[in-house]
Amino acid sequence: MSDTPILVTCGLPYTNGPCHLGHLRTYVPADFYVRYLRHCGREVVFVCGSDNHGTPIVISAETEGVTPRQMSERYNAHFDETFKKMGIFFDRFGMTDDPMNHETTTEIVTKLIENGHIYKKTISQSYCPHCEMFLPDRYVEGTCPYCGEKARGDECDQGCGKHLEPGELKDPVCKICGSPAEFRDQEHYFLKLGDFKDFLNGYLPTIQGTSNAKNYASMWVKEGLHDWCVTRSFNWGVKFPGHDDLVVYVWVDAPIGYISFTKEWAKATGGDWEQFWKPEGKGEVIHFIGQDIIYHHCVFWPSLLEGAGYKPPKAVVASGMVKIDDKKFSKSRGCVVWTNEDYLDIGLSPDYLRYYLLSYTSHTKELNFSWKEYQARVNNEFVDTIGNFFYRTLHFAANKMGGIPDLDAEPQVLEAIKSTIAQLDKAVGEYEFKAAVEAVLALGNTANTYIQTNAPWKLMKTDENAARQTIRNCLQFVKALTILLDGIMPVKAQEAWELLGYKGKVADCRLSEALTGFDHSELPTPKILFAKIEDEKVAEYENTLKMRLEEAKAKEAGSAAANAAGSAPAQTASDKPKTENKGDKKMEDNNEPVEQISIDEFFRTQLKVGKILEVEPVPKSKKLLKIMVDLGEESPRQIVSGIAPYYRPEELVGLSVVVVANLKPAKLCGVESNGMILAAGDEASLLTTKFEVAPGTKVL
Ligand code: B3M
Ligand code: ZN
Repeated sequence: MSDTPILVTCGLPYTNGPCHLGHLRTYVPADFYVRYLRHCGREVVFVCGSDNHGTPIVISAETEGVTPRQMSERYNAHFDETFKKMGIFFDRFGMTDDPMNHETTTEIVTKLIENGHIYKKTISQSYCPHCEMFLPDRYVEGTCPYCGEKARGDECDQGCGKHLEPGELKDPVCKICGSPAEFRDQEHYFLKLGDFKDFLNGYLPTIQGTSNAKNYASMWVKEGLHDWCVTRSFNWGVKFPGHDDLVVYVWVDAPIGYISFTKEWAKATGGDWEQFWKPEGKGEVIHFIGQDIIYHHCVFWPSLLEGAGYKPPKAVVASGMVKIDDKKFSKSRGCVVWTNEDYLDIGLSPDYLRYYLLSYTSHTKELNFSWKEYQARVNNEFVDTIGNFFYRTLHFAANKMGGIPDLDAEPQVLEAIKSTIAQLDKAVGEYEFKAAVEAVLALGNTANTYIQTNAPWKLMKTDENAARQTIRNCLQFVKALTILLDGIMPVKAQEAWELLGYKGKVADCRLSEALTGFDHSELPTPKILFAKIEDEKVAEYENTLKMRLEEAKAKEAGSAAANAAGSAPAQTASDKPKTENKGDKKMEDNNEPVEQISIDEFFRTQLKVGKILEVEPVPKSKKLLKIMVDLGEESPRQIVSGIAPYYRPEELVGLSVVVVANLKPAKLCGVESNGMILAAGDEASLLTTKFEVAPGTKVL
């Protein structure tokens, strides 16, 4: 057995939203892998942390009226807790915004500069004259220069998936105020990826892990390497050395987080971080990631490490993406299962979810989640076999035999366990976690068939010795299965371990103990470990998902309708910018088929007449006005609307307007808005009433 220490890492979750199944698709297999290696006696360090920088976090923080650091701390704690609840225990779960990562990033970037891998270039970048700022990454949206689809500043997320460099996006629109952006020159710094072509050509054929990582990366290197802009004009992130107005691109300091978290682990435990990251160290690094970030981990990251004198990873294990009910995973479309809200918080077992995620499909394939499939797998494959077998054995041994019979397990039982371990070893070595789980389940089936065929409850009456031997064999199966189950279902495995009369942690024992006997004979009172998932419950869970999908659809239809009317809605800051209405494009838009809605769906939107009482500009915004509107309620409503370019505040006072009264509150430029004032056309012509109508009157 190799004694090389291994560092396992997982992709770092961004701190701008809660944990969902898409995250777990990577973390659960990584945790399974770590547990397995530890059972084999390998020295493993398991680190992760949250990714705090980048524009999406700043945008979300602005919407919520908190600082990016506050937002990051909140979600960092959320992920840390959620992972623990899922049985995933990192040796260190850090933050990329912590001092260690600022320090390590500065050191690495400085080395890259000293080694001549970073150069300065003036580029033409999206700039919003309205907001008077450059628009990095998610602050701008437009058209992908490669495929023509709608894209974000840093990636074509809805089309070809390509990474976009600053300034590449066509027809840029400011995400803050919705106005067209222009291009302005700015000095930036670039990493010469081309410098690393020979290195990558030598390195990639040796990289271990799943073949998708190696194959995609090799293909991209063959297609040609483009230099990467490694700076952003922004104030949230790690400062680029010597420039107060620039930070490094989030994809520079995020993977460096892996090193920083290893250093933090070393500091806390006295461990050695250099063995994993310095070229002369004997440790190996294995990254578990989603397949959408293979480029970052197999091309960009190894180049950064090589260029700064560090050691590149030994392996990259990339998981396929997640679908829900055969539909593309999408938070905005409501096609999502939240780990806490939809699963753990309603009392469902983390173990069952781990089992589903590990066993559904090969690690590199797409994983489809459906509640029905979840129920079927848990009930049929698991509870009916292993669950049944555990209970029968433990119940019979404790109640009919007074504990563990003082006998050895028979050779054929030990052979079956040995052969399972061999299969497991091969499967884990190939990162085929599904095959690994299947090997364990097959052993469970063998054991279940064994107890049924030998029926110790019958044997007891005819041949008590044979019955005792049978139960002893069964207990060996239970012991082996419990150790092998630890990676799949750690909570259940620990419970089973205790039902076998052990006091310690099953996670701490070696695989070889699956073959050794017992040095005690007492067994505690048995209990049922695995419960089935009931049909009514599944119907409930399916309903939650259905409602969420419908809500998202209604919301999308609502904002599409508002955009089609050309309104200047109050709540644009977090919405997507509207398409420009010019020339033939407008015709095209108007002729597009529009989804029809029922009258009930329409009535979900509450439209009311409101009288404008006071108007004042929103500080630091050229587009927003803070408007107090009388809606016939106890106190006036505060609504923020993007109509400042078209009206002077005083000309609005006294007008009767039409207001969407049941819109969720939102913050725009830090000011709370509780509704939306309707307007039409490019000039934001306000909708008013022909006759004087009392404030609060419904518009039907
Ligand atoms: N924060 C999340 C993602 O793109 C990103 C991972 C960073 S890993 C260094 O999946
Ligand atoms: Zn703007």
